[in-house]
Amino acid sequence: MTAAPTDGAPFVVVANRLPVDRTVSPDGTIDWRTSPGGLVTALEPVMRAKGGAWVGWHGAPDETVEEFEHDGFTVVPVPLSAQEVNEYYEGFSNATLWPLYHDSVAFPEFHREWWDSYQLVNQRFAQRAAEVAGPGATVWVQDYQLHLVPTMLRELRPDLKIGFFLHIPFPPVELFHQIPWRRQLLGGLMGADLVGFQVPGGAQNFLRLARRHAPEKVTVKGSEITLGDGRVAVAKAFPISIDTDGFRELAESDEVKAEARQLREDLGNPKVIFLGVDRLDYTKGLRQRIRAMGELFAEGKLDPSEAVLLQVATPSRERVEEYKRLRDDIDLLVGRINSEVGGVGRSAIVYRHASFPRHTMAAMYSIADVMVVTPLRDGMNLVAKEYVACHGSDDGALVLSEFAGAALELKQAYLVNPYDLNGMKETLMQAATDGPRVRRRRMSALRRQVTEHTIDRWAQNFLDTLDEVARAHG
Ligand code: ADQ
Repeated sequence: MTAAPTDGAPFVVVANRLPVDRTVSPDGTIDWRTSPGGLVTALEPVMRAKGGAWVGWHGAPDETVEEFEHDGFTVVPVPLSAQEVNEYYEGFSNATLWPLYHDSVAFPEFHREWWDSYQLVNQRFAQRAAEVAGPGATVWVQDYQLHLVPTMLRELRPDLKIGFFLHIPFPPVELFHQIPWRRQLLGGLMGADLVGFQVPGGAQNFLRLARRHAPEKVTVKGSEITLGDGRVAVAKAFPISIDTDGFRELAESDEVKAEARQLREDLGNPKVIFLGVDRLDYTKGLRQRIRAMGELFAEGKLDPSEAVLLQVATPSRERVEEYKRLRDDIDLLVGRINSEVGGVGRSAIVYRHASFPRHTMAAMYSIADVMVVTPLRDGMNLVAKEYVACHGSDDGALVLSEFAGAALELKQAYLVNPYDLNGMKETLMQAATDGPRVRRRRMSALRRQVTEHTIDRWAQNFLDTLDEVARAHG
């Protein structure tokens, strides 16, 4: 056990990455800037109000950084060696759990040394959290990289309220069963008072597994797991959202409006702009989407002098083999399509493998007539929600995969099965050609949804429920 520091933080977030990026100016001064992202935006005010701490890796291997104060909260860097980055992060997190949790759309690899490293690093995160959390503090652990932290932390600090949120899907029993360390992973989550999932199906999968693997004295009833010592862990869905007002205000600013006009012009003022925005990841259905669009152009259903697909993809996990392959595949596919359709000086597909600032994203969303979001599996998918928030006029359309968590909420989107190429092509055409009345009706329903359900509300809901659960069963 670790003694509670009396001056410790009453609220602690534990995530693989810290919410800050280091910048070094020409004179060598080091500065830390808050990295943009919904989670930080939502949690910063909570952390500032309560005096919080954020425990996470700072992004550079083989380097120890002392904790420091930043924007009203404490930043607590956890060191990782280059080998741990390789085995815990790129290996077990991103080449074992990530593909398996996404329906095994890529083959998950199982390596015992990755698992050893994963346990070791999870223990380190738990230890740091135990050292900085004040007596009876609330600790919120984030995502699949830190599955084991809730139970490890509970052992060190039984006085804490512990929440866990999984940002990605939680797989069905049959898939989860393949993992050699399935019991340990399940046990890891049971250390939390509240385990949050993106959709009810994830919570149900977890509860079903808990029932199946529960040791003798553990019982599962409804959404509650009662453990041997009488403690209760609750599993529930908390669909994440975005900073809707922040995105809307950005899109409505004069700067972004001007940028949007310029962007449209740069694209040659096409009649219809289709837009894809993704992290370059094999779960996002880029191959299927680009193939479907390519066929529509090749068959003459879309005219490249009138329509364009703007596809931007942020570089991601570039050292993992499967991601390198995907990058090459997409380059090849786009090149082939562009060489076969479209006139000189005008590409059917404009593809950029790059990360863009938020204002450029907002400009892209605002000019897109059809937003195309087609993951093979996705926990939620924030891009779909960002589009709805930024696309001010009602003449937009969202084409959305049934396999994104967001499809459960954004019911007025044009839903597609990305495995069904013909079905997807038909729906893409329908989204582009439906009359203004239909499009308006759909868009305004979508807008209502993202206006009412924001990331602030999500965080508040989770933390209120965690308080209730801990009070009722603690
Ligand atoms: P991700 O898999 O990263 O998140 P998503 O929810 O779509 O997926 O979020 C991607 C974010 O990256 C968006 O905020 C988007 O604006 C940004 N982005 C994408 N392409 C970009 C580009 N080229 N330049 C700049 N920014 C870009 C995981 C889960 C999701 C879940 C979220 C939140 O996989 O299912 O919705 O966490 O819980």
